[in-house]
Amino acid sequence: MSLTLHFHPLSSFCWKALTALYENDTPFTPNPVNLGDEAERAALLRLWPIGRFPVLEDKGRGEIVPESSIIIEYLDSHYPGRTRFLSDDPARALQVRLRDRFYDLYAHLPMQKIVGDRLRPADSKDPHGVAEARGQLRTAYRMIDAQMEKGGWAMGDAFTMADCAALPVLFYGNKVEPLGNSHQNAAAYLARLLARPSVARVIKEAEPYFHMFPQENG
Ligand SMILES: N[C@@H](CCC(=O)N[C@@H](CS)C(=O)NCC(=O)O)C(=O)O
Repeated sequence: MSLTLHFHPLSSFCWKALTALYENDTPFTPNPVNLGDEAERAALLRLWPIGRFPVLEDKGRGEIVPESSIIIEYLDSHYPGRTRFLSDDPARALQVRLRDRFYDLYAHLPMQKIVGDRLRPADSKDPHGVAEARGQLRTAYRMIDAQMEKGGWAMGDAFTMADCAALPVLFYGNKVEPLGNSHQNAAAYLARLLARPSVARVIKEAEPYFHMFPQENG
């Protein structure tokens, strides 16, 4: 098999790549990486010295592809399936990328900041940074809620890379900064995402690891 995904089933950014792979039933070898294991971390660092996953390895084409959005674009170009994650129309493809950047930079990273703070030692917490992240996440929720007023997917009728990016934000975001009653369109969108078979599979495979998700006062 040509493709190997280096990932962890609980990792929010890995969910983006997994959703895209499952969406088109793209064959790949999963390589779950335990970053707590020195040898496994070293192997990931050899592929991508930044040391973050997901990383896609394409032995057939001799490519190492890091970064969730780049992986999805790579799959769309070299292993296209029934779901197209970008678009052949450059203007629409640009809008997909904008939505993807919006989800990653203005919602996913704040969510990651809130979760990451739970892992810090008690004397190294960053309450100011976390408060700022909560504010950014709430701004993103308001925007998502407005975008989703008409239902459907992030780009309207077709499922795209932007929806792969939305899943981890809304799922984990809802755990650390609940959507509540004031973001019902966003909550309905999350429910639609969870009902999609590719997404349901990602969540099902993450379930055995959910106990590792850091709790508020952890
Ligand atoms: N921009 C990267 C972000 C990847 C990322 O932050 N991955 C996290 C897991 S969700 C990670 O590898 N964390 C491990 C660490 O920081 O040591 C992407 O889109 O793939």
